[in-house]
Amino acid sequence: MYLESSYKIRDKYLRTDMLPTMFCPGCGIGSVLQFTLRSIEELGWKQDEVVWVSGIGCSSRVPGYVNFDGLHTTHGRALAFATGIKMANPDLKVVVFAGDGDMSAIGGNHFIHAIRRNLDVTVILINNFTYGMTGGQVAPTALKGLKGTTAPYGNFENPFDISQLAVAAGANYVARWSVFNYVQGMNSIKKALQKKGFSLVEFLSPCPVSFGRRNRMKTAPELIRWYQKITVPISKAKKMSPEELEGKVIIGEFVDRDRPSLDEEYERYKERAKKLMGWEE
Ligand SMILES: Cc1ncc(C[n+]2csc(CCOP(=O)(O)OP(=O)(O)O)c2C)c(N)n1
Repeated sequence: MYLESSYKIRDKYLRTDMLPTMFCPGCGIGSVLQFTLRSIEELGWKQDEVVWVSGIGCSSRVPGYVNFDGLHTTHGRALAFATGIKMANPDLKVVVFAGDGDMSAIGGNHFIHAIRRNLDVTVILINNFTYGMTGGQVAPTALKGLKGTTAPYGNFENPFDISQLAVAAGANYVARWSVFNYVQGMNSIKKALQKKGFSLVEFLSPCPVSFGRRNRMKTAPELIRWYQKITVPISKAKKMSPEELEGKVIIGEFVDRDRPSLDEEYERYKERAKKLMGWEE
C-alpha cells in the first residue's frame, strides 16, 4: 500500500527524466522531498498552483526534480526571487527549498527580512550543519565542537538556532524535526503550507558524506542515533536548565499564529492610498 502510493507520488510529481538525483547515499533530502510531495498530494493542491524556489546547494537542487514550475536561483537569494513571485501573483503558493548555509549565512539578511515582512511562503529547510555541496565547511548552524573542513579541530563559534531566529523575527509558523520524525514532520509541512504568512519547517537531515565522515558518523544509521541523542522535545526542554540544554537541539512546534501577511498588508495599503488620493478603480 505504502509502496504503491510511493510509485504514485514518483510518477505524478517527479521529472523522471532528471533521475537519478545527485544526492549521496544516506542523504536526507529525498525524505524531506517525499514528505513535501505527500503533503501537497494530501492537500489536493494542483501542480500549477504551486511554485518551487531555491538558491544553491544540494538541497537547492530539488526544484529541478519536481514537476512544478520553479526557479533555481543564486546562492542565498531564493527569498528575494520568492518575494517577486508572490507579490506579482499572490494567488500562487510558494515553496522555498533551502539549505542551512543558504538561509543562515549568505542569505541570512533575506531570511530575517522576508520574515519581518511576513512574506507568504513556506520554507522547507534542510539543516545538515554543513555546506554539503562544497564538501563540508562548517555552517553557521554547526554546533560547537562539530568538525568540518574549515574547523578540523572542532567548531569554536556559537551556532545560530535558525528556528528561534525565525520566531523572533515574526514568522507565523515554525517547527523543527529530524527527518526521522516522519509523522510530525509531515503534519508540520501540511500546517505550514496552509498557513498564510511566513512559515518554516526545519529538518535535521543526515549528510553522511560531507558532514558525517568528518564527525565519526559515516552512515545514516549513526546519524539517526546521534539525532536521537541530541534532540529534546519542546515539552521536556521546558523543564530543563540552560546547562542541561547545552549541545542539545529542541524539536517541536515553536509558534503558530496569524499575523497579517505582506500581500494582505500591501492590498490594505493600496486601498488606503486610493482613498487618501481620491483615485478611482
Ligand atoms: C555567491 C556564491 N558563493 C559561494 C558559492 C559556493 N557554494 C555553493 S553551495 C554552498 C553552500 C551550500 O550549503 P547549504 O546551503 O547548507 O546547502 P547543502 O549543500 O548543505 O544542501 C556554497 C558556499 C556559490 N555557489 N555562490
